[in-house]
Amino acid sequence: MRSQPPRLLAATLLAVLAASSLQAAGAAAAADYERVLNGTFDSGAADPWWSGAGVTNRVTGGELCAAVTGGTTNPWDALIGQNGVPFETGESYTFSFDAHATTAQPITAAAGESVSPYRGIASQQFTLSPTKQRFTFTFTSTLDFPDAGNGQVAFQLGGQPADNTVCVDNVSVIGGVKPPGGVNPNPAKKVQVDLVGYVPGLPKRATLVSTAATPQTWTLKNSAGAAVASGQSTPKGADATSGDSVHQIDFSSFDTAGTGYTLSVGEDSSFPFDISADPIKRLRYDSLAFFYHQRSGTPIEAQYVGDEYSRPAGHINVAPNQGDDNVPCRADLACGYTLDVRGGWYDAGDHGKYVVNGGIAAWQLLNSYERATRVGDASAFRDGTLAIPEKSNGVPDLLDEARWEVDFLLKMQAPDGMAHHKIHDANWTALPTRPELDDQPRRLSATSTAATLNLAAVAAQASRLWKGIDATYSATLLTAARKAYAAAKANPAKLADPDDGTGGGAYSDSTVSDEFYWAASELYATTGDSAYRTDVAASPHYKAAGLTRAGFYWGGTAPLGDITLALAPNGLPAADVTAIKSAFATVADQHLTAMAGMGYAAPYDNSTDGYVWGSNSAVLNNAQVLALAHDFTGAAKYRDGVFEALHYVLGRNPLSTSYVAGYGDQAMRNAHHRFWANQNDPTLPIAPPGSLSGGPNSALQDPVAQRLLTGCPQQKCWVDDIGAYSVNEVAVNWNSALAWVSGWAAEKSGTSTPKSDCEVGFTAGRWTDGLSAQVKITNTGTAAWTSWQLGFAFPGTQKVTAGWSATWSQAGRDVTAASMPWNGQVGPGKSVHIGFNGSGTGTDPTAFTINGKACKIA
Ligand code: 9MR
Ligand code: 9MR
Repeated sequence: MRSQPPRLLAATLLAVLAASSLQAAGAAAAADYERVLNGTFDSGAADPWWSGAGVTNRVTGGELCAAVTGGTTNPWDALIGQNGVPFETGESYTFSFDAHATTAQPITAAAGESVSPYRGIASQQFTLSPTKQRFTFTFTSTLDFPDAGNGQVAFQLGGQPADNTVCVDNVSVIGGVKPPGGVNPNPAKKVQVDLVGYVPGLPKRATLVSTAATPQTWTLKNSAGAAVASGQSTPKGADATSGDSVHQIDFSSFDTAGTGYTLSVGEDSSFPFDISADPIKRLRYDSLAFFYHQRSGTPIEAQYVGDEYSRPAGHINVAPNQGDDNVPCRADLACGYTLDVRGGWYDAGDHGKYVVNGGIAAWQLLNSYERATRVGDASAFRDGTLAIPEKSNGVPDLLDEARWEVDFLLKMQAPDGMAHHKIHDANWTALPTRPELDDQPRRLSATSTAATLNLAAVAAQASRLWKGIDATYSATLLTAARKAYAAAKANPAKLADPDDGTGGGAYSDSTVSDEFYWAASELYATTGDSAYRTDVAASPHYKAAGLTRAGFYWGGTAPLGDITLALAPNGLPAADVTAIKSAFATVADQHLTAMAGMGYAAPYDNSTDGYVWGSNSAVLNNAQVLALAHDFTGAAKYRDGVFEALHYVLGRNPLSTSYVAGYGDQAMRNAHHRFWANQNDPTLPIAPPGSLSGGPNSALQDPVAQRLLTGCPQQKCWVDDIGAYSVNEVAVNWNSALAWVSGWAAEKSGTSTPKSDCEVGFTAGRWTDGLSAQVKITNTGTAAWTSWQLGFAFPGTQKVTAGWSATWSQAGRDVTAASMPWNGQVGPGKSVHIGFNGSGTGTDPTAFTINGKACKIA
């Protein structure tokens, strides 16, 4: 609780604001930066304060009160503290706090390092009494911990014979010269484009940040810097969601495929981008590769992911893992059995496996396949399309990947037919922690109605899809689905505990009528049974009654039932199916209307909760609604809306950032992930290509986001920092949305690829960490070339180290080779041979362009 009266508080705040704006302007004023988060406990929450063994924290009466078990030897045997506190060497800090204790005792206030070797900066002992007193001491830092680093403040409460309660409040550490939070590592541009690519034949829009009231001249330049198109922007004014004043730029009329384009206005230039269907076709598979990376219970092999992403199997009972083969329920449940729940995908950056989230993710992959079989092209997912162990088993690879999770969901079914809500660690582990090094006990949470209905829905859907592939498996799935549905009807309100958030996420959901509708819809579509039909038609969600601009997510699943009823043949009245389909068009129209007024168009409704945890997945799930509206009506406007959503996610946003790792010159790298933890341990990799960041979350629900982003406009509440789990985690249900939408978009990009007049043959000799490649380029067209430029992208970590017979250059994974004066002339039917030596590993590139046009592969 604040000790100052409100008026004084307001005055103090104003003074602090004035001082910090002075500093922002460059004045070397005295440092007054508050380094501690939530030192007042005003919100009633303790976060980000932690307590160590033998101590329990509770916020009560506006203070943080620690119940300490007595009988310890040293002061540091009982701790409370806060990590990630920034300190700068040589700077002075004032540490102050209010404190009292039930029984008088000494405590030590300390500043230091949160990880081994736990170096100290300063500490001082104070004696507490039952009366609240304020304590202060000043010190100079001897260590340097940048923001989100390993700095710590702690109170040592141990060394006492008896139990005691110690309360602290108004904890403050003031000092330092750098603003708290440092700088978002991703600088923003003024000209905001999709950093990856625009597809030929489709709209191409960008956003200019400018307060100018009049149209500005834009210029599109090719990779050689030559202007190829220009036009005028349209001023739109202030955009509250981004905090920017914006103009729209539309360069749709330019349609020449190529790489390395930039868009500029005056001195300001965008990041480079392609006009090409190639990137989205790569993303279709990279977004699916995410799921192989996340597999639990199996080694992730270098032959599929390259050396840097390979790792031993996690949670198979090899020490220090306790294994998922024999997992008991939490002690308080006493369920009387253990389950073998090996396999499945890790949910996210943590090592939990949660049925409701695994359920929607598996469903979305399977739906991508089912949709393609009904109204699209399922050959894109055939056997051999993904780099996974099952790539030549004769089954479409998308189904193989989804089955890894579906099999796990089946294992989560209890003997009574209900499904356990989740299995995860007893306590949160540190970052980084490789899966195979997680030593926490694994525990099953209670069964829940929501998890049981997820299992019923996904197993019923999968049964339908495997009918012609593996009849035995299909029958097993249907038996499990029927049993789960019956169990859920017998236990219709068994809700997951919203407070069960230690060592894993809660994923609690207080409304399950939507899960009932979804499961009944899947079972009806698979079986045609009248009992399921009765439940579908009687649901308050029937005929897309629950479909709004809010879309769907792990806790709101009614639209999944609508999608299945609209796609899979079933016995419902034709008029009802038509009503479901038209609901998709109605909601899609609402999205398009809203998007037309946005500075950075995205199908997202921020009117009630702002930008929420995982907002990028909401954007993409809503893009799926737009895509289905296009499937059901054929209207081009809905297709264009899907691509607009992708443009937002891939860089046309106020942070000039691609939220998809490996895609674009400024892409997410430092996902909150216990293995892709390069930011914390340089020997570990960054997030692999195709993984999606959760995205802006204006509720700032973690300490790093709070420190870095306070006051952010909604679309800017994001930072590429491993500690910022409420904005920059990855998750299976988010990547499934990216996979669905990029797969759809890749399918819709196919027809506009320009006709090929070139052929490229690529042969490489490879060794452990290098390669030597020969490239044969043939002019298969009718006109002679006077110069040529070859473009391709490496799927792995390969880097050209020395090339010959061309001018070679590489940016990220994109490589170009431009002709020399002596081999630029290539007549029809003629070939040139070039080559290079390189480092790194990965499979051969699968797509090539000459002068921006896609080539046949020899
Ligand atoms: O790492 C955890 C992440 O996967 C979850 O999404 C998030 C919210 O449940 O919690 C993260 O774990 C943090 C925990 O909640 C609080 N202590 C620090 C943990 C690691 O940053
Ligand atoms: O995606 C979940 C989001 O909707 C919730 O608001 C958030 C807090 O409960 O949890 C998110 O899910 C996380 C889960 O609890 C633990 N694994 C990582 C998930 C993604 O951050």
